[in-house]
Order: sequence, then structure tokens, then C-alpha cells
Amino acid sequence: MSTRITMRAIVLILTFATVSVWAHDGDHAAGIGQPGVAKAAQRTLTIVTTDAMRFDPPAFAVTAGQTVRLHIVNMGKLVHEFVLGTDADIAAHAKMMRAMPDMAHADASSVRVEPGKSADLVWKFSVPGRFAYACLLPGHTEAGMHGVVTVARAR
Ligand SMILES: [Cu+2]
Repeated sequence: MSTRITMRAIVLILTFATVSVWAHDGDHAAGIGQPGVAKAAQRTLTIVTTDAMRFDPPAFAVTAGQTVRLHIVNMGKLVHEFVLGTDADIAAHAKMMRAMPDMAHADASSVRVEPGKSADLVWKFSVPGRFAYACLLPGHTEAGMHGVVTVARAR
């Protein structure tokens, strides 16, 4: 009997793990472009994260079709992250993060940066519009850790 209960618990855990991996591996930023290749990057943009819960710069602009190397430098003593997406992507992702704060990021549209370190996210912006970036660690977005990326139509 206890074996049966244990088996049921294992099945439940596996089901939950599979669902959360599936949910989080989805490309959160599919509506704004796709992961880029570093050697194809036409420009590098440095974005600093601070413990004042800000991104510097708080906004940047690119042109559709550009592959950009986003060089994220964490000047703080806390871990921060850079998550790129549409406002809807970010909101959905934030909700997930509140439910599972320790969840590791596995998608190409976000990067987590340890204190004093830097990390790159290479992205090919292909859709014109106004999009967002944020740090979704609990409390960070709410404290102001979000920014705006404007993607101009290519001429
Ligand atoms: Cu943060």
C-alpha cells in the first residue's frame, strides 16, 4: 500500500516537473524575433543592472532585422536577470516566477546574471513595435526593474 502511494507521488511529481519545464521552455519572445548568433550581431548594447532595481539604459531602440548582442552587466550585489518579450510575455512569465521563484530559466530570450558578472543575450529583432524587458526576480519588476525596447521598421 505504501508502495502504491509512493508511486502515485512520483507520478504526480513527474507530471508537475514535465508541465513546468514545458511551460518555461516555451519561447517567451517569439512575437518579437528569434535567438541570434553572436557572430552575426551587427551591434553590441551594454545594459547595466543595479541593486537600485533599475536598468541602465531604461530604454533602447533597434531596427527590425538587426541582430543585437545585449551585454548585460550586473553591477549589484544581488542576482538580476534580463527577460525580453512582449508585455504579455513578461506578464505571463512574471506570474510563473511568483509561483516558482527558484525556477531556472531555459529559454533563449532571458539571461540571469550573477553579482559582479556579465552575460550576453544575442537576439534577432524581426517585428517592429514596442516591447519590454524586465528582471522577474520576486519584487524586482515591481520596484522598477523594467525597460522599453522600440523596434523600428526597416527602411
Ligand atoms: Cu533584479
